[in-house]
Amino acid sequence: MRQRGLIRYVAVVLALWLLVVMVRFPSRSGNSSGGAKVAKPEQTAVPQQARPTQQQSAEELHRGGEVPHDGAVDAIDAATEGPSQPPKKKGAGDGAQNASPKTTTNLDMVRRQQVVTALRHSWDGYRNNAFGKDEYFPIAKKTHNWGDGKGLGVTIVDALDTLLIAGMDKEAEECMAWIKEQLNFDQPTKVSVFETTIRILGGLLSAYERTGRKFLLNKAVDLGQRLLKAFDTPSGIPDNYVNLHSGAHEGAQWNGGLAILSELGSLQLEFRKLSALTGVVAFDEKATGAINKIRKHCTTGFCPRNFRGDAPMIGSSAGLGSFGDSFYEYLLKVWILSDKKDATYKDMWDRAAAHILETTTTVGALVVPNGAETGNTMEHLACFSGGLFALSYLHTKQARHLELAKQIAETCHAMYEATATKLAPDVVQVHAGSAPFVVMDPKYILRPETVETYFYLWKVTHDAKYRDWGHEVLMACNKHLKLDDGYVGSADVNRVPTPHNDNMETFWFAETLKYLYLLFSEDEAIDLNEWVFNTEAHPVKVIRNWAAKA
Ligand code: DMJ
Repeated sequence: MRQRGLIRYVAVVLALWLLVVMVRFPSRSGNSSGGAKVAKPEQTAVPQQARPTQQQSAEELHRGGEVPHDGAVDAIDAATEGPSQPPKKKGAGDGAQNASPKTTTNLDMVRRQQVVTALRHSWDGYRNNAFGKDEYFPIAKKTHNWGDGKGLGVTIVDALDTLLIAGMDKEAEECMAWIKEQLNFDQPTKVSVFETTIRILGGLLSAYERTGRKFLLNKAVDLGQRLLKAFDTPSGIPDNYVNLHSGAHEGAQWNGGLAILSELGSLQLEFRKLSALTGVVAFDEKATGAINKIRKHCTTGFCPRNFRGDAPMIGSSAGLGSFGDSFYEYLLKVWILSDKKDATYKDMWDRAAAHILETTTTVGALVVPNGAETGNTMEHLACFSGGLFALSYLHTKQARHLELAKQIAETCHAMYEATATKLAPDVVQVHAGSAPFVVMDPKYILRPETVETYFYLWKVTHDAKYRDWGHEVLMACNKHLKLDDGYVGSADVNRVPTPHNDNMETFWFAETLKYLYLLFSEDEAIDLNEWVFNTEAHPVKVIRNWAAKA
């Protein structure tokens, strides 16, 4: 018995020894089919030292000197023939947002670093010349505060989550210290309810959800309460302006005192989130109440652009450009925010989307969303709708929505391609023929809508052309709009050298640079099933317990 046990013991030891030898010294041919299987080293084009871990931001790499500096970056770009290769898809094709865990090539990392370089350059310009001021004009080196007040931290708050996402932690800390110690909303300053909500309230909520710092939520609550005063109207439709100290509110005189669809209808995402975080239902009740008052007038799926109180002004409905854009955006996004539970928003989105599909025109190889009602006029603002339909596809799986998203992206890309600067005009009219764009407004003011669409389409399709197109926008901005102390707009995209429009818009930080950064990041950087972006690109988390509050 004992002898047999000894033999078995020796046999096991021998087998283990053999196994160890085979693992350590596999067949040189590398394709031996016998013996123990050994994992092959990953095939990758990314040099080991340049590949970031999930925790390592591009900024850290930059500090570590591991990513090429600008000159080297340009050399890599020049050496890259044609568009970058699409990364391999794993599993399902379109719509598989999380299908590919590693989607970032060396070239993408270089491009992401270029975005960080642009962000740092912009931020340094603002920080050195205008820190704490709401707006900054890099050429005149002048600043402006909203309502001529003491400053509401518009640039600081709008930029904060982009700095956090891009790993510029030192700069983000400086912003948060300023918000904590200096930002005071108790000012006799008249502000736009819409702009203050999407930029400042949205920025604070997003930064709070990213960092968990309570003072950010406290500031948001204080601001939310002050903004809520604008809803104290006979109809419950908020006035356009409110005095943050007194609560006095008024309509927009420049619009005959009428309420505007995109303004009264683009507050719900932020106010609902504020309710969810605080348990104070009034924030959501007031904002959603305004939608409930007007929705019966949206008979075609589109809604009137102006209201006196809750009475619609007959004549024109608002489309995907100014006066309508973010209202339609929030129909889809508030439904997503509610963990897809709020059927009212979903129904309104479905009807609006159907109307857009019905009224979209085809002009040669281009489409104009809702062109039948705009005389084929296309505002740059409307370029966001490609991203909106891509997001809709992601959550509703309607193939026609993805198809339209791609067509809109093609049109917006063509708007950039057609100009001398490769930057798109603010407004064009689309015609058949070899020169399809008649320029109605030639400026480009660092707007984000087209790169926003590239970002969503990249997330949904993983088609590398969207990264290439985003990179083209960044290169055009670097070439024509980068100055010593920041970036400015173009007053005419068809003139080179381009005349400048002296304003580094806060949405350059909040949206354009953020979407570009995320365009070149791994999917894990932002999960569209967990986060939803407000119209100023401030991501907030989906509310998982919405039913309890409905
Ligand atoms: C941004 O402030 C927001 O995206 C808004 O909804 C409309 N567009 C501007 C930037 O163009």
